[in-house]
Amino acid sequence: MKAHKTESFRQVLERHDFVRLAGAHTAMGARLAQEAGFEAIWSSSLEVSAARCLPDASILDMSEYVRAAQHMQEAITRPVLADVDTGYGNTMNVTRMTHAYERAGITAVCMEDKLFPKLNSFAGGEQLLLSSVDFCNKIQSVKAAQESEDFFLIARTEALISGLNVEEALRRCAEYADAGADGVLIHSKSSSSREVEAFLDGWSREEPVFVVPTTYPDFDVDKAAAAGAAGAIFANQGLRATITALQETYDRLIKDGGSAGLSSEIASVSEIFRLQRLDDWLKL
Ligand code: SPV
Ligand code: MG
Repeated sequence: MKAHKTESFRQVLERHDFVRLAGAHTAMGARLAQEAGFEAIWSSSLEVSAARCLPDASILDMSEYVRAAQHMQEAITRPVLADVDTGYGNTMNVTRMTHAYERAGITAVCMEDKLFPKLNSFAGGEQLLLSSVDFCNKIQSVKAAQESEDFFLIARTEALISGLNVEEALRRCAEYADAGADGVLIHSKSSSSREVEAFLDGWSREEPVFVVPTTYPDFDVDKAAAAGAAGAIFANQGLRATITALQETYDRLIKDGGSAGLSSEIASVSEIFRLQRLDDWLKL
């Protein structure tokens, strides 16, 4: 039984006009998203920390996040884009981060321009940004540290999240691209896609732009592609579906006192075996 080959994020981006990414936090979630047709998987810091019942606030350490991303990457052939938050510190930390993720088989990371420790973008509170000069130094450190030319760095600006305007977001992202970022991500917590569309409209450079349409869900993949985005990240819908499914299932078991009424509504044990590739393993 051979280990499977993984396509790099850069290769996937070259093969597709538009890349759809699903957020995940386990190998199983990543496998299911790949089977559904997603071109790449987003190793979400929100999902990975929530799965530990901890806030997405730089509480888990780098090795915990890299391990989660590695588990996902080992289970799939499509690439994992790892959400590495702020890169876990300064230029020294992001250098080690790059080494660690590359060694774990990860071909793309997304690093954001917030201060370490960061807080999830939707959590309110103060969302303080690093100066663009300091963030550019971190970008340069990542690019200098990567071993493979294929390794892809997305620079994410939290300018809109921290209350700054589209012009500042554009200015920052242009600096990040000049510093060597291979792509950029514009994040927004607005219920309207207007500011993201304004950003895409104002972005005339060739570096691809990624969007996260969580709070503006009407901005679907067709609209995002038409507006000029290179990809959309459905960052947490999988986790939210999991929470609902588990709540309903556990409630039913408590209420019914047994699983007779549930069996036809939940995955079979043989479906678990299929996802484990048990047959292939048993041949050994
Ligand atoms: C994540 O999924 O961890 C993200 C996206 O960074 S968000 O939670 O929207 O900030
Ligand atoms: Mg995150």
